[in-house]
Order: sequence, then C-alpha cells, then structure tokens
Amino acid sequence: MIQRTLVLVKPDGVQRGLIGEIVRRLEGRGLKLMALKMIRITPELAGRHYAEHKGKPFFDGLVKFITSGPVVATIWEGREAVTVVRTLMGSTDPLKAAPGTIRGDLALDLGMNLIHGSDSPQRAEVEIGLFFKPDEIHDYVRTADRWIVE
Ligand code: DAT
Ligand code: MG
Repeated sequence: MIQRTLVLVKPDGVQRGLIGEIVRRLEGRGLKLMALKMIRITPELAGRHYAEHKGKPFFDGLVKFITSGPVVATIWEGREAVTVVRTLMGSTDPLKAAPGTIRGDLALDLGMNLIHGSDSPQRAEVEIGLFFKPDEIHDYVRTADRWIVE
C-alpha cells in the first residue's frame, strides 16, 4: 500500500550536520519527498506531537529537547512508507539499533536519536496535519518512479 509518513530530523541531527545524510538515506531507498521545511517546534506543537507520552517520566525532557533548536520536517511517500522509514531509523534506543540503520550508525543516546518517523498510517495523517498546510505538500510525478514503482 502506498503510504505517507512524517519524518523529523531532530535538533541533534541539524546541529551535527546530518540533514543531508538522513534525507539521502530516505531518497536512496526510493521514497518520494513531498514536503520539506525547517521549523522551530513550539512547546504547544511538541505537546500535541508527543501526546501519547504525556505523563511519562521522560516527557518534560523530550519536549525540552525537541524545542531546543530548529528541526527539519519532511513528508515521504512510497510503498509501506511508514514501516520502511521505521526500519531505516532503527530501534528507539540507538544502543539497540542495528548497524546499517540511521540510529544504529549515527547515534548513541536514547533522547538524542536524530530522527522521528510516524509509527502508524493513522498517526502519520495526524502528524502531517500538525506540521503542514495542504499547500506545502507537493504531489508530483517523479520520472524515476517507473524504475521504483511496479
Ligand atoms: P520513537 O521515536 O522510536 O517513535 P517513542 O515514540 O517511544 O520512540 O519515544 C519518542 C522519543 O522519546 C524517543 O525518540 C526518545 C524519547 N524516549 C522514549 N523512551 C524514552 C525513555 N525511556 N527515556 C528517555 N527518553 C525516551
Ligand atoms: Mg514514536
């Protein structure tokens, strides 16, 4: 199934100069970039985006981190895009993330794990709506698609 998913390069990824590396890995897999912008997440947006974690011991630290600097927000489309991105990201704790994954190759810390990807198609739709207006999302034909999409 063709899906869309929201991906954030978190503040640590921006600070460490890994925006291009992370975008390159997703592009290289064949996913199609539909939207991209740099923003500073407000505490309000952080609270909505991470609503499922409200009340957990790490919630305040998570909001502090994700609002600590600019992030790059993106939307990607492709076959099973939600699962494909989660697999490319690796486990939440970079120490447990497999080599070859973004977190497994590039991160060490549970909080500063570089990348967010929606965890279900339902959450993806909600998160896309939180971060993007409809006119910021580009539905276009990519000529390479005939070599990627059967
Ligand atoms: P993921 O980002 O893999 O979807 P998640 O949604 O469970 O993971 O958690 C969101 C972020 O919160 C995660 O990227 C890092 C942080 N986090 C999760 N569990 C944590 C914990 N036990 N201690 C500290 N930070 C945690
Ligand atoms: Mg999550």
